[in-house]
Amino acid sequence: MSVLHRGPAVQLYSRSDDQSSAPSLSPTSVVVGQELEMVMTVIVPEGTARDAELYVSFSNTDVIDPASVSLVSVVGPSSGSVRVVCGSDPERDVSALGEAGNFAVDPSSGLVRLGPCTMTNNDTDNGVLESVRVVVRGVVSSNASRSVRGASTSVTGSIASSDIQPPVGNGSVVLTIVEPSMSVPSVRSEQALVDVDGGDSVFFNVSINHTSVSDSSAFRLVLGDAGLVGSSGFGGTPAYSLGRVWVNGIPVSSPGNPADGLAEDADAILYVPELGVGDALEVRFELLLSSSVESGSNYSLPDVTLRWRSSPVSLSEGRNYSASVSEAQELSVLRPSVSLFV
Ligand SMILES: [Ca+2]
Repeated sequence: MSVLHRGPAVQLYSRSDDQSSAPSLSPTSVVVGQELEMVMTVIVPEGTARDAELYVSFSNTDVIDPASVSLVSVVGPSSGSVRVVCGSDPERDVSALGEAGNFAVDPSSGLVRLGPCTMTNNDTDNGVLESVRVVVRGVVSSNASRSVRGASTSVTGSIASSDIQPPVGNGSVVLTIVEPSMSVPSVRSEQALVDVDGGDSVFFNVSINHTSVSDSSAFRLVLGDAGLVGSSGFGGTPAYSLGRVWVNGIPVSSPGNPADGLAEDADAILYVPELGVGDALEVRFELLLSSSVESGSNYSLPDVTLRWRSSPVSLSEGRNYSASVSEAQELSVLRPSVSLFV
């Protein structure tokens, strides 16, 4: 009888959809929208294992979206010494486990099962270990009721055969979700907002901070002002436009729209690709009152919203967050005055 005396080791690589960050090995903290490659390495002893089955399983569906799980590849040792016989098929290289009919993915649990197939390792050199590498891909779910900060799952690789019951040799990794959380921005004006003329500048300050519970970078952070694309001025044009912007006292080039030109960010005062935990921004910006404002009228400004994302990906499964400013400022435009001298 052959006994599989070594169990699988599970490794995980993560990568972003946009390929911007290098793969990292064995992450324990993951963010919503992140794509993971889970690599199971099984040492295959010399000899035969009947009805061998390989599994990659998840202890719950709180982190990895089961519907996103797929099998990427099955690769055996370069010597080709590990062979399988699946059902009535002829003997094949172990990579046949990755072909349709020889594996299944359960869309409700994400469980990946390969086999059962009779697996034989024809190598006879005890000094060299033969292994099979199984790669599975999955995305951290954006399900708002389950995939939240602190949710975790165990990803386990295991092997079973009719020679070994129950399954032995599990290897597992725990994944835990971290999430960015930003405080509600408050706006401070630098001057009294009364009797302002068209063409005048007014200056505001906004503090951008992570909250105390935030445990992940905020990605694609946008400080927006809806008034910049609004229609509160004369003829349906914006009542004001963006002037200069400073971040932590340093002038920055007028940010305008983010580089990727997403339509929802057309109101941007500032765009920050990533703001790490503990990093804070003091933003000062200048608004130029349009000459189309009506004399004697009042405006609420600025109309600030802070938006950010759980991951750097732009079009995939990430989570969007936003916080609107707690209070807008009232600005009154100078009334016309007439003086008569007699
Ligand atoms: Ca060997």
